[in-house]
Amino acid sequence: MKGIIIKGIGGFYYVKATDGSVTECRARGIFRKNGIKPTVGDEVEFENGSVEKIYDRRSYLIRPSVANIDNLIIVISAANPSPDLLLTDKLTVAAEVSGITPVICINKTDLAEVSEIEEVYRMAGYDVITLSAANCIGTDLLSSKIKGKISAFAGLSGVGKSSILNILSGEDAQTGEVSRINRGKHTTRHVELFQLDDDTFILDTPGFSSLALSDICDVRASELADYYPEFRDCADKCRFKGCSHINEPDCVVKKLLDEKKVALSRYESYKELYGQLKQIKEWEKD
Ligand SMILES: Nc1nc2c(ncn2[C@@H]2O[C@H](COP(=O)(O)OP(=O)(O)OP(=O)(O)O)[C@@H](O)[C@H]2O)c(=O)[nH]1
Ligand SMILES: [Mg+2]
Ligand SMILES: [Zn+2]
Repeated sequence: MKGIIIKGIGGFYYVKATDGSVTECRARGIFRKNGIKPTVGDEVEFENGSVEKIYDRRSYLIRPSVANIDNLIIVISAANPSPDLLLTDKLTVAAEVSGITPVICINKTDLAEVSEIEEVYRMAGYDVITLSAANCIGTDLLSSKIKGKISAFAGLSGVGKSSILNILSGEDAQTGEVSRINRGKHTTRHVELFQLDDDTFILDTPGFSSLALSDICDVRASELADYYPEFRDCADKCRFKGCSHINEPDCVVKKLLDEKKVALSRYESYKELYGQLKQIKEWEKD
């Protein structure tokens, strides 16, 4: 039978089959030998309580360990708490590195003007959804964005992740399970996928908001620009090969910044993250 691992605890994997049933499985020893460990999000074949085959992964996030996430829904709020753009950019980079599509969700638009932040991320090439969960505005668009996909939600405490998830799950509360999303804070000990409908899953509280970039993905300073989509296409046109886009002359990224085609906050976060990654010693990376 084919299914998806929705939870893994102490060597047991809970596999949700296409018919909706959940089976507790063990993994075959062969996976350990290959160095492949089944993980939440994996699409698998299973038989008699044993995971027999793991399909190729579309994406892989190292912390928390989850496979096949399609979207990282990065939630920021217009106010209370005020937007943390460095954290947002850390998350966009981690998503890009892991093969996941970032989607920027600006919540609490009833509290403050957000057009500037919207512009920052539209310019970067990302989908931006503005919402007011308190007034159930904007959730339809988000709902259509995550349909048929596996999406993880991330963002500072208090930005409204649970409020948004409650609205999304309320639209199709086919199982009693979804109400457990409310207990997000208390279930962070393990990672679990929740099913919204036949082919839509969401990941509760990834909880990596306060971590350093190097903790949530493997990236070197010299590669960082590859994960800023608005720099990536022009970066090889800089005068110096391997330009860091910080101090070198004739840098195309800095030219775009001057022309206001790259947002200042994105460039600032790039410099900050570049500096942080530079401090990691080479031997620590392997
Ligand atoms: N004004 C306003 N308040 C909102 C909105 N969405 C959520 N809130 C409020 O913001 C507070 C925090 O919302 P939560 O949904 O608990 O935030 P969270 O991101 O899940 O927070 P953690 O679970 O701590 O990570 C609650 O008091 C919500 O009622 C909104 O669109 N506008
Ligand atoms: Mg919450
Ligand atoms: Zn450059």
